[in-house]
Amino acid sequence: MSISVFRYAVSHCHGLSFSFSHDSFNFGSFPIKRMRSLSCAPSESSPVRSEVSFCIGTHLIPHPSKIDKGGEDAFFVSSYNGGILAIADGVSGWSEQNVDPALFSKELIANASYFVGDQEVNDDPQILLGKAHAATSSQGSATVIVAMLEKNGILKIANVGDCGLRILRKGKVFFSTSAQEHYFDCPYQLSSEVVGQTYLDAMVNSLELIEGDTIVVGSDGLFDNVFDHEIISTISRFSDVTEAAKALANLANNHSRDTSFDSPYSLEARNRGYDVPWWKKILGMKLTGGKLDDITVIVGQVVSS
Ligand SMILES: [Mn+2]
Repeated sequence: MSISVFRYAVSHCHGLSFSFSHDSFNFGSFPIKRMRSLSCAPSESSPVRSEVSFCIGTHLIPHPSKIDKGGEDAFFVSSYNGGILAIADGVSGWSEQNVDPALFSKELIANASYFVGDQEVNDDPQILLGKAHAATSSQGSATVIVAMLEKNGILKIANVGDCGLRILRKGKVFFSTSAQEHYFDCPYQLSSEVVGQTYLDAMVNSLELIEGDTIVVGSDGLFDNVFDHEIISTISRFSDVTEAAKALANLANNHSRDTSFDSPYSLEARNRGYDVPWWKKILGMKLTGGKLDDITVIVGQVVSS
């Protein structure tokens, strides 16, 4: 069975508009600036609030040993409504069963993008995950996150496992998802097997974004290798979202290969009791290093549209 890979290239992104190119799929033209109806003139007590949308940049760097097949992460972005950002991360353990972990994540993401405008989904990312999961027939499992922005600024998030999301406002982390896991390095996951989690296990959040907010969505390959303060400083250096996504992915990639870097992953491992043998500890050594992984980064800037 062949499975299409739905990876949309953002061809340009200049402030108020961005467009998607894909050989066989088109979400339609990007919404143009829409004026509020003037049939009901706004009063001072109800000021006109402009609609918002995401200006989106993406970047994926596969695991060094999985470059040939493009890694096992999959993502899609869409201009639907205010914008949709989604990442699935295929659970690599399936390769031990001779199952390609990329099949499930890619099919799940393809199905999620297919059901975006579905009536039953009704703009609810949790329902979207449920429908996408039900339609996925590949063997495997994946962690997954979906964030959907409405034009009124409401962002709805559904997250299963350890992909992550940060909202940056005025140079600070305004909101952060937390990972769901069974135990260290074993995240919640949607699976082809009944032992896995379902969309009902998703952590759901709803919050209001304002113009100027920046959203960073990533697979664990980003958050295991890059600290929040590094995300903040990197985002502050770029006005272009594609450049920002690329810079964050490159930073994560560099840290993932650095055995002396005390990464979020190595810190967490030590907190959970994993460390170098006692005789190395006596010598002042500790468990360090980044985590080699597929790295997917999506950066969205909230703009008025
Ligand atoms: Mn990963």
